[in-house]
Amino acid sequence: SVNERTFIAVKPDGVHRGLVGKIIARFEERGYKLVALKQLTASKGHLEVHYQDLKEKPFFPGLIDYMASGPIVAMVWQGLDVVKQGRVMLGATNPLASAPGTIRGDFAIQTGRNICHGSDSVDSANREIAHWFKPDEINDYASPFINSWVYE
Ligand code: DAT
Ligand code: MG
Repeated sequence: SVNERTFIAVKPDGVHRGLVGKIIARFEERGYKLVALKQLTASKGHLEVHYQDLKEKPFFPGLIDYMASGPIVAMVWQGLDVVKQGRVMLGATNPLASAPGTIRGDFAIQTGRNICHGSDSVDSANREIAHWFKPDEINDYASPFINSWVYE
């Protein structure tokens, strides 16, 4: 559906490295619609819920410390197949395995500093969007240019 939504975040390393604009540009240029955006420094508790499926992993404490170490840019992007396409655009979890042309393949080297997050399924996207944004922070607006010129 063209109303599909995904949660995309620039992690603290991506913010420190000045890559926010480049990451946003890739989604904009593809034709996806930005419907929510904010910068925040997340609490460890909030991140532990976001990454709840990984809590038994050995890297979990380091992941939470890294993600809480500075501001992130949280976004919701909308459009056809955006959850899966967003993952493709991010690249593999390990940047060394990410193809050139992907965000991680172009801008990152190690898994623990892979600069961006993207929801891995429609169900995760819905859960993550509700975890990071209040309903009134999401903008449900018509975009005639996208409707006419990105979709046929
Ligand atoms: P993704 O972010 O591609 O969805 P994930 O959900 O499996 O990957 O893991 C979440 C984050 O945790 C990932 O972006 C970086 C970190 N991570 C995953 N596997 C790791 C590992 N083996 N060593 C260190 N950090 C890891
Ligand atoms: Mg994940």
